[in-house]
Amino acid sequence: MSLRNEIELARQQAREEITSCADDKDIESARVKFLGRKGVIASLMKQIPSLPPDEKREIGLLLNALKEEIASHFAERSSQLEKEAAQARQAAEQIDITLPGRKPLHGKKHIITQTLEEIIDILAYHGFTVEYGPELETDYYNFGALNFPQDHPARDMQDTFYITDTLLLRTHTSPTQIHTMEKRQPPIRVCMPGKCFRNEAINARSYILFHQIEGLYVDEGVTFGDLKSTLYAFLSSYFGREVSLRFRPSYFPFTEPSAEVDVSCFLCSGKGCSVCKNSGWLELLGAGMVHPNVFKAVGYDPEKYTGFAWGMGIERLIMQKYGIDDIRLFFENDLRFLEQF
Ligand code: 2U9
Repeated sequence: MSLRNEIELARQQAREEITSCADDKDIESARVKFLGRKGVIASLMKQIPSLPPDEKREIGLLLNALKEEIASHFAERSSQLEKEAAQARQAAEQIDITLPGRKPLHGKKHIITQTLEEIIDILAYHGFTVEYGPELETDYYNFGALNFPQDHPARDMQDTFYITDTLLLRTHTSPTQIHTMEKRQPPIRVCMPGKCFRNEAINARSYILFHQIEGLYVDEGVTFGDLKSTLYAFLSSYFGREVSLRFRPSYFPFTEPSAEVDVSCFLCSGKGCSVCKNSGWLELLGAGMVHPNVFKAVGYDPEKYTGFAWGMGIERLIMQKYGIDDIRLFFENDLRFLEQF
């Protein structure tokens, strides 16, 4: 091929390759290929000395012109690429102010916390303060001071999580009532919300962790009638309507007399429906007059003071209210469940 043809070929090749450069890296390697010290132009220049004298000048001029032409192609392609990149950046940054806003995600309180707070608010209105106690207790506070006999089945390892021989996870919030009475003298009106633990087989109805709230009122001359009116006011407030109560005799070591208390169904007002399983009643809480032995354990004079106490399980209450049939849902943290409340 003649040198002129080679020059023409180099021109076409350079134009095509520079046009197809996509970024600075492509530009740099094309520059080395065509304009570098060992590049296409340089190797064509090397052939000049061996040309006949009359062609030397002409080919020299042609090659210099080609070199400039290629250099200006590079400059053009570089600025074009820069412009494209700037446009892409601008497009990516553009904000469409006509788009609807995105709703920020809000966390919210667990239904158990919501319910406890609602109950605490009602009790505060009736003059009850709130006490929190430790979840790790001694067997004295969880059982002994509450008049549980030494051989009571609840003390068994089968039912209670023992950490050591004498330390355990509290099985009810009652130990906090003992701490409160040790610290303070009557009159006292307190409620205790919190986590409790029982060593139970896990299924839809029972779990090893649950929440309780208990109330305690101690003063001179407190009667079972006061217990009834307090529970009546509290439960009517909670269910947002006048309720009827049914007291069934029961037994707890820490109260005497003791009762299990049923509330007329909030859904059917006692007529019978699926929530109350057609009985018209919901089994809601346990209650009673504080046992004299409990007063003796905390140094209160049982001849001078009387008091009432009650306790209720929170999960059970929520399950009845919303028709939830599996207690495990409270602890699995599945958002599809939690977000409904
Ligand atoms: C002291 C004196 C008395 C608290 C009481 C109950 C009855 C009761 C259960 C309800 C469902 C526990 O969550 S549950 O399984 N509680 O039936 N609790 S009287 O009585 C006390 C507590 C402390 C010093």
